[in-house]
Amino acid sequence: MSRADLVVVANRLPVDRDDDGGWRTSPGGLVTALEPVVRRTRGAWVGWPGRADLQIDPFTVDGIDLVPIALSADEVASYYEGFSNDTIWPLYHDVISAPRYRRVWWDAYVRVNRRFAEAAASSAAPGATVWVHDYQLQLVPSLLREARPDLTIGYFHHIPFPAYGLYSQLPWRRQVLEGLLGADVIGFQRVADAGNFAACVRRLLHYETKASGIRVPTADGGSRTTLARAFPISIDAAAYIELAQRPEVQARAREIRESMGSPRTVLLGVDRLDYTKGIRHRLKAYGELLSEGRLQVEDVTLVQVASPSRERVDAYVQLRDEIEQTVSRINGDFDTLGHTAIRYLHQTHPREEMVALYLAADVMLVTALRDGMNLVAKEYVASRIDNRGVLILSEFAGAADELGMALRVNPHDIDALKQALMRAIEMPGAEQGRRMRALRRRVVDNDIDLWSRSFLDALEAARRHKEDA
Ligand code: GDG
Repeated sequence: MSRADLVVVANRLPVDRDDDGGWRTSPGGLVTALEPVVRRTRGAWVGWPGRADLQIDPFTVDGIDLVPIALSADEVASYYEGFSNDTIWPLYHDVISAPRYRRVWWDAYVRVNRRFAEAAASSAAPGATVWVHDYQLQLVPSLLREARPDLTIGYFHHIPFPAYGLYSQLPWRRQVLEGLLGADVIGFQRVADAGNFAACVRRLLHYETKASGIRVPTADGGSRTTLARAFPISIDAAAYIELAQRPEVQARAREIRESMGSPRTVLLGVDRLDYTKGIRHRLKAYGELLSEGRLQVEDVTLVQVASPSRERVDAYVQLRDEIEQTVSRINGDFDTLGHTAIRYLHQTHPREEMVALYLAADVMLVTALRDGMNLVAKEYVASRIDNRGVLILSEFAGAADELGMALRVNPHDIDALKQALMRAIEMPGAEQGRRMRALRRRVVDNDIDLWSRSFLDALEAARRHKEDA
């Protein structure tokens, strides 16, 4: 395999194993965004193939060179489920669930980050650009810079970056900041995340920050600048529009409504089953509206898709139990033989089905307690080619910075959430149209392609700046 001018490094490879042992590209947003650039530049992608103890040589799928990183079962438990998903994830989401700080997990995190960095270093051509993704790989930028000072390194952080008061809990808080600062460009979802990061750097490392630049001292006594700013991620809006235009998807949307007894209002929630998504708060508000008689099951149904996630992490096992108990209590209290309060689907569905659900839903509920961006909000908006439907959007989701015409809520305020629900259910068509048109313009004009281009442009500017220096 030849060395590449563009190397993407992410926890997962962009492929899934199919039943006959072959590989096909997985359909996620990041893959859609990066695949064309990686293919065009004959680039490489470094990542874990998704199964423990799988030792495979680099291979090529659809013109992309894939460099698999092997993880033992123990490393999956310590680096991935442990440090990434039981330490960093809860800490960076404002400690909604208590982070666990275990030294053996940290050791595994360092070891695995080193493995990713070594693979990236040997895949990159002289002077190449490397784009590292997300919280599982925060040490890779500096490890890579040590090994290959000729590279231009970018890092994008898909989840929030917490305020100093929380971040400072992390026993390895300095190492993680130093790890990230190995990058030339660090991208965050929100301006506030970039601000939190810069504040942590000032307070813990005492480096100087100016606008979006951070002055990082170098071994020779000089310094270099790392750019840390917001690059809000988006979706492949055209792909959602295309799906929403398909007659069979529209027919499916009608069928979904009919199968529920054609209620006047369909409410929808689509989330990975995660404690950051505010599913319990949403159920609480909805349950209260039913018990106060302000809503009736004959008129309204809530469809909650909760796709299975991190099922071996304790906090997720507990959350699933709580949610399922609440759903069955609400359904037990309010269902009739012909109507049900909540259709709960602990399943994943093909993307066509998701778009049919978006089209079938009068009200989309995004009530995250903390969320980097929340792509579901943008997908709902892009799919509503009929300019109908209402988006209820938590102010704690990154998407709230851009989607100002949504009904903004603080999901902790259950009364406000109930009010927003009633307002959405009763919103006249003209107001829905006005809001939805503005929302759609925003998402269509700022799609995933623009996102990846602006990040890569910033990296290119950093590369030229280094050459000139
Ligand atoms: C992280 C950050 C940030 C869900 N269920 C099904 C399904 N999905 C798809 C959605 C959406 C994606 O999964 C979820 O993306 P989100 O952005 O909503 O949330 P996270 O998974 O937490 O993603 C987040 C994101 O990274 C990107 O930077 O926005 O803040 O936490 O695309 O549609 N897709 C299909 N079937 C399902 O059942 N096909």
